[in-house]
Amino acid sequence: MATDPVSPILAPGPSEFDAHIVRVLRHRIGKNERAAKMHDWYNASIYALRDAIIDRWIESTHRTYESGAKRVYYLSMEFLIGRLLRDALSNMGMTREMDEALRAHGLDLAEIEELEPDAALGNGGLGRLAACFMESLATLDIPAYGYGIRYVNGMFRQRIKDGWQVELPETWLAHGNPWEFDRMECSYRIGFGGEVLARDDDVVWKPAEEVEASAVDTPVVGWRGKRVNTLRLWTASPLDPIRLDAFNAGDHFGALEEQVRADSLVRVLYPADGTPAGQELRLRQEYFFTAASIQDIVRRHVQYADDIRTLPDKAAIQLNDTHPSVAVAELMRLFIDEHGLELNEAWELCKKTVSYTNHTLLPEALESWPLPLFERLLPRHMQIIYAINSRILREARKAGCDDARISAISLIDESGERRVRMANLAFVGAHSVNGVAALHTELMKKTVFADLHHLYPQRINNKTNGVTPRRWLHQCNPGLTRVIREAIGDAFLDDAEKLADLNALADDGALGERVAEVKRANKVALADHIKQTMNIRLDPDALFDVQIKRIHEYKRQLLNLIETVALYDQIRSHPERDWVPRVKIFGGKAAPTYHNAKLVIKLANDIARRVNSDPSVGGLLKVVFVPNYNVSLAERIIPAADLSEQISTAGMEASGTGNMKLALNGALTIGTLDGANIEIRDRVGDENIVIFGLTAEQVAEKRANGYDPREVVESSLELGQALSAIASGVFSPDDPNRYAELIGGIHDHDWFMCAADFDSYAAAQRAVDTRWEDQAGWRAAAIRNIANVGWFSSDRTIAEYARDIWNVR
Ligand code: T68
Repeated sequence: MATDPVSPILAPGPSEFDAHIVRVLRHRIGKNERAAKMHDWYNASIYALRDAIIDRWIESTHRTYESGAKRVYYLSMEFLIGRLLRDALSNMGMTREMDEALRAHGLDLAEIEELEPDAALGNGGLGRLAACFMESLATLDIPAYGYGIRYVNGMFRQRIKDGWQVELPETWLAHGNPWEFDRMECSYRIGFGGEVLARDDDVVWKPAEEVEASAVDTPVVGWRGKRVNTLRLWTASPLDPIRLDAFNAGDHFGALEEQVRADSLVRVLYPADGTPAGQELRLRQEYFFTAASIQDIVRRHVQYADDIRTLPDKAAIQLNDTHPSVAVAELMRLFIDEHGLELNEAWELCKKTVSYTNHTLLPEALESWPLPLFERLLPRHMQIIYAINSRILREARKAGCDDARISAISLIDESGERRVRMANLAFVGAHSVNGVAALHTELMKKTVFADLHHLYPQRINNKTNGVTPRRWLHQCNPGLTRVIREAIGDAFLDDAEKLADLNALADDGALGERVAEVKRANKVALADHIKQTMNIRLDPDALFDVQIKRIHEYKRQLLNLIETVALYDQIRSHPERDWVPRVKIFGGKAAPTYHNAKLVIKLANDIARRVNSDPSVGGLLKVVFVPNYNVSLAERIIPAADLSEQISTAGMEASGTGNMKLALNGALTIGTLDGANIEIRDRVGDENIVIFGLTAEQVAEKRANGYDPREVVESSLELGQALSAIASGVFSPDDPNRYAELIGGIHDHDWFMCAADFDSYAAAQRAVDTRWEDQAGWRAAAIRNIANVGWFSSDRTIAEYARDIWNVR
C-alpha cells in the first residue's frame, strides 16, 4: 500500500475523504460511482485533493499580505514540473487517505497516477531546476510566484521511427487540466511595435498591436503542506476574437488572424529560430510573458504599498537565464513612463530588484537579437536600452576600460550585424549574477563575463544547483526511503543533510543487502516497463549504466556510444573473459534542428539493434534508447540506475542536476571534472566516484594550442577500431556512409575531445567492472553516495539565494 513518509497532519479521515471524492464525482463531474470511468475518478481525486490544497493556498496568501513579507518572483521560460498528483499527495501527507479511498472503490492509486500527463512546459535542466526551486520555496515557507507561459503544446513528444527522432506535438491539455485555475480578471494588454511619441516631458509608446495576457494559476505545495505558492502561467488572447466585418465579407480565415497570432505565442516552447519569423516569434514570446509578469508584480506592489520606490523591499525578481531579461527594460519603462521616475532613480531601483542566473557558457547559447528586429517590435525598450548603455559605457570609461573592453561590455554588439546582447542587459540590470556550480561561476568570471566582471567585481556569485529530495528520493524511490528511515530515523525527511548519518552504517552488510534489494526491485520494475513498451528483455542483475539528459555534443553521448562499440568488440574477441553484464540505457531529446544530435540518436538505435540481436554477446551487453525521456521516465529510471554517466567535455556543463538525482538514489558516478561533478566528488570522496579525462584547463589549453586528434586515434587501437567500425557502416549497412561525417569530425578537430578522453574513459569503465565484482564494496560506495549528497537539496540552494541574493528570511 502506498504510504507517506510523513504522518497525515491535515487530512480528514479516510472515510471522510472517500465521501468527499464521491461528492466531487457527483457534483463537479456529474457522474455517480456506477457511471464513473477511470478518468472521472482521476479528475475527482485531484479535485478532492485540490480542495484541501486551496485552504492552505488561501491561508498562505493571506499570511503574506498580512505580514507584508517580501515576495520572490521567479521568471522562467520553462517549468518542467512533470506530474503533480503524487507530489501534492505526498507533500500534503494524504497519500494513505487517497489510497484507501480509491481502494474502497476497487481502484488503484498507482493506476490513477498513470493517467496524469507530464506537463510539457520545459525542455531540460533549466526548466526542471525551476520546478525544484518552486517546491523548495514553498517548503521553506518563502512567499513566491513562478511566472512563465502556459504552452498548449510545449515541448515536442519524441517518437523513434526506424531509429530516428520524430517530433510530434504534445497534447498534454487534451483532457483538460484539473490543477489549473483561470484568473480571467487578472489580465494585461501586451503591446508590440508601433511608435514612441514625445508629449511635453512625457514619452508615450503607442503599440501597433496588442494581445491580452491572462493568468492561469497552479498551486505549488511545499513539504508537509506548510505553504502553497503560485505558479502563474500566461495565456494569450486577441482583444477582438473575430473581425466580424471581414468574416461577413467572406474572409473567414482572415477574420480570425488575430486569434491565430495570439495563439502562436503560447503554442510551443522554443520554436525553431533559424528563420527570421522564428526569431521574431521567440522574442515576442519572451516579451509577452515577461511584460505580463512585471506588470503583475508592479500592480500588486502599488496596490498595497502605494509607493513604487519601495518595490525592492517587497519584491525580488530572479531571471532564469536571459530569456526574461527584457524585464530590465520593461521595469525601467514602467518606472519612467508610468510612474514618472527619473532615469537614475529608476536604474537604482531596477538593480536592487532584479537578479540573474546564467546557465551556460556556450557562446552560441548567449541570446542576442538583431537590432532592427528589436527596435521594430519594442521601440520604447530600445530607447531605454540605449539610455542604459550610454550610462554603462560612461561608467566603464571612467573606470579606465580600454576600447576592447568597452565594446565587450556594450549592450549592443557592433562586431557584425548590430545585435542587442540580452546577457549583458541582464548583467548590468541586476545586483546579483550567479552561476550554478563552483567551476561554472569561476569560468563565467574568466570567459563570457570577464569584462563585465572587471567593471563590477562584486556582482558574480555562485549558487550550486540542487534538486528536491521529495520528488527525487521520497516519491520516486519509496523503497529506498523506507530502508533509510529504518536505518537512521526520520530526520532526513526534513533535512536532507541528515542523510550523513548513513556514513556510520556504510559498511554494515545488512544495510548493504537491504539497499541492494531495493535497487534490484527498482531494476525489475524498469525492466518490466521496457519489456512492455519496447519489447526488449533486460537482465536485472546486469549493471544498469544510465545516460539520461538532452542530447548535445558537449554532453558526449557519442563518447559513451564509441566505448559501447569498443566493449562490444572486446566481448566478441574475448568471449572467454568474465565480462560484467551491462545494460546501456540512453534517453533524451535532440533539438529538432540539431543535425548531429539527431544523428547520435540514430547511432544509439543502430548500435542497439545490432548488439541486442547478436547471439555472440550472449546477453552480456544490451543497449536501450528509451523514447520520449521526460520527468516521469526519469522517476522510473533514476531509482534503477547503478552507474550515472556525467561525461561532458570539462568546462562545458554548467552544473548538471541529473548527476545529483542519480547519486541520491545510490548510483555511482562516472564523470569528468565538470560542473557540479566536482562538488559531488568533494562530498562523496575520491573513492566513491570514478573520475576520468581532461580537466577544463587542459581542454582550454588543447583548444588554444592546437591538438591533433588523428595522432590520438592512431595511438589507440581500441578507439581506432571502434571509430572505423562506425564510420564504415558496420552499424548502418543500409546506409554505410551515414556516420562518415560525424566520425570525420572527431578525426578533424574533435572539438568535444571524444578522442582525447577515450582511453581514460575506457579504462575508467573497466575499473567500474572490477568494482562491480566486489558487490559489498559497491554497495558501501552506493551508501556513501546517498549519505553525502544531501547538500545538493534545492532547499539548501534556495536558502542561499534567499540569504545572499533576495534578502528574504
Ligand atoms: C542547463 N541549461 C545546463 N538550458 O546545461 C545544466 N538554454 O548544466 C544545468 O544544470 C541546468 O541548466 C540548470 O542550471 C539548460 O537546460 C536550456 O535548456 C536552454 C534552453 C534554451 C536556450 C538556452
